[in-house]
Amino acid sequence: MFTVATTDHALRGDYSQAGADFATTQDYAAYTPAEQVLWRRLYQRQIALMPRYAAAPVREALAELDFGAAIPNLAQVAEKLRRATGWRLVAVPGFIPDAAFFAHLARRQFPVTVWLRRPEEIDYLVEPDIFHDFFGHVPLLFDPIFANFLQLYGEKGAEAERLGATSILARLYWYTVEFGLIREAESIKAYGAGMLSSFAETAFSVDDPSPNRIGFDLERVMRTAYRIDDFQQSYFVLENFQELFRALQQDLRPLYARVRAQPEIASDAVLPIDRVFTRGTGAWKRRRRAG
Ligand code: HBI
Ligand code: FE
Repeated sequence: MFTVATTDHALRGDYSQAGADFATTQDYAAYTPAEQVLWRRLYQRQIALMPRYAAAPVREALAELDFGAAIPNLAQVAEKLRRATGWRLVAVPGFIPDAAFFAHLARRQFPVTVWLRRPEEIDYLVEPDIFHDFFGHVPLLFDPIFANFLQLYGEKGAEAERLGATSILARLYWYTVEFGLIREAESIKAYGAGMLSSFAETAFSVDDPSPNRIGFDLERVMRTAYRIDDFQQSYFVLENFQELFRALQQDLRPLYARVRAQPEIASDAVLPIDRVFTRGTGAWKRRRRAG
């Protein structure tokens, strides 16, 4: 068994049937009626937040996909996704090692966990389940520029493995793919899967005065620590997906060297060089500590 970058508890999925690339199969008949009910409950709760909080490409893809009635059958979505951006979905038992994850992304294959959380985990679970992966990540695969960025991220991931820079590059994934914000006319919207699939963090990331909201900068993000067990204390804001795709097209080796030569930036820090959209009050952190 391997431990993954962010958790070292025993992994939940059944890895016994997975191949060398950690691909497995989605046994659709195995989902219980109770799991179908839980899926509908999760979906209805989350889809109601999208008009106000989700970025336009997310809203458009969710409308196109329309998968609220039942747990999605990965094979049924395949043709729509292939036509849109040539991406394929690969069923996986859960978290997979970075190298395998990068290899799938580099081949325009997105790993989707096949199990669904338990009812008592409706508000929080440590590992990604099919609701996080499908509701959070799959809609973004329909955006051509984001889809190209994600494939490039996989290619850069393989290079980062060779350079021992995986944990630096993982910060980019965390602060964009998982918890990214984006400008939309005069407002800020969410596109990160981690908040779009989380009832409480969707509103928190866009509306709450507690966190910082800082203009995206690749080096700044790669220097910034993050927490996996709580809301983010800082979110980074893109102007558009082209900005993210362009940022990753450079040679990252000088960037990795600069990141290693400077101190790590705390997740709640605001620096003089930052383009600040919101200087957070930090109230959530104090409340959490008090709680
Ligand atoms: N595995 N199934 C799965 N899903 C992820 O999002 C994932 C992963 N393994 C590693 C990982 N993410 C992160 O460490 C990335 O930064 C690579
Ligand atoms: Fe994720």
